[in-house]
Amino acid sequence: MAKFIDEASITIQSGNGGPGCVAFHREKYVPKGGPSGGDGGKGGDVWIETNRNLATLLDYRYRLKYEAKNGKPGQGGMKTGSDGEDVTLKIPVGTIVRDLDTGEVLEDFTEHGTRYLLCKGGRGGKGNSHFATSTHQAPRFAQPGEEGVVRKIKLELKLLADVGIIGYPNAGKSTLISKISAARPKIADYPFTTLVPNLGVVRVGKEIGSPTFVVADIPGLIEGASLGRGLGTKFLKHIERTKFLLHVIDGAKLLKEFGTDDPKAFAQAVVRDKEIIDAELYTFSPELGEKAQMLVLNKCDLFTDEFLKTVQKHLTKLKFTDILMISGVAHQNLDDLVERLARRLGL
Ligand SMILES: Nc1nc2c(ncn2[C@@H]2O[C@H](COP(=O)(O)OP(=O)(O)OP(=O)(O)O)[C@@H](O)[C@H]2O)c(=O)[nH]1
Ligand SMILES: [Mg+2]
Repeated sequence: MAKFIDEASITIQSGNGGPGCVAFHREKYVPKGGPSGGDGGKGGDVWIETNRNLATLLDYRYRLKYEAKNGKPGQGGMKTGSDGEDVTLKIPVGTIVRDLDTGEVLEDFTEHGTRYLLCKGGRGGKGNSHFATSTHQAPRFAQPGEEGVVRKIKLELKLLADVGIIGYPNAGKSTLISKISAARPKIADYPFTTLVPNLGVVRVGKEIGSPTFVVADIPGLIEGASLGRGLGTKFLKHIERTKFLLHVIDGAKLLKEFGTDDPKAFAQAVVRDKEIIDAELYTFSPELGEKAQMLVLNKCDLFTDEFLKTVQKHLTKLKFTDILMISGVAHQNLDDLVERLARRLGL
């Protein structure tokens, strides 16, 4: 199966070392104390670490810069400044990390829990106490902290789609993926707008770090696709390894063919359209034809609630109990859809 690449480019920066301190002992009855400036703390490192619970690089598309903290300055009384806090970037297993400027692969992460140091924090500067010699007992200088390192890296991850979106051309598959994920495929009011598969990462819930899954939108299928009609079945291999299929039925097409006077005929046509596509899938590969599906009737913004309810009733009679009425354009029932998809994926 062709793989999709998820990628993100980010800037990382390790912390500066804290400067060393210039100070002298000041004690009662000790008029000229020796140098007592402590060292600066070390700047924080930037690490990267694999975590098997992550599946995508989505978070790195939203935040583009990661900085570790600077080390604190040294203080009098030989006190060393505290070290700057490290930053650890969590990435999914399978991520390849490159230097963005040279393209060189820094590391190919294949196992859970691998840690890699991307940018070492700057060394803390030495306090003036280090510079006292027999001839120079009161140095009025200390070492500055070493600067942190800035680096640009590129993260790449090969993704496998969890859910494949299928349906007639123009059914609204690309619109749907654009509404539930950050993918921005071409959308237009003519068949075969999508010429190559698109991939979208869908987040379940709004918070950063909540589970995600991957959907693939493929070019539309038509009757005879398995004989090479339309774009044929060329792209079906892209969804062969998905966990299940989301079958999108085109409500607008049925509206044009049947109007809304006969909800029963409309419901039967929903089933017929589904079966036509199923037959094509099956001819291409019985395994794909038998893959589990979730069914949605799309473009429901074109119908009244009452009509949809009646259609649903007829569908139930036809043993189609699990069909969700949605509208990609009007964002109807999409949260419910994402939740159902996630539940089905065990997320
Ligand atoms: N009224 C309405 N129109 C929609 C909806 N979703 C998509 N459309 C329209 O349907 C047309 C086709 O949408 P696409 O998302 O390109 O359809 P597709 O299934 O990806 O089409 P192909 O890539 O050709 O297979 C566009 O004009 C969309 O604006 C919807 O929920 N309601
Ligand atoms: Mg499309």
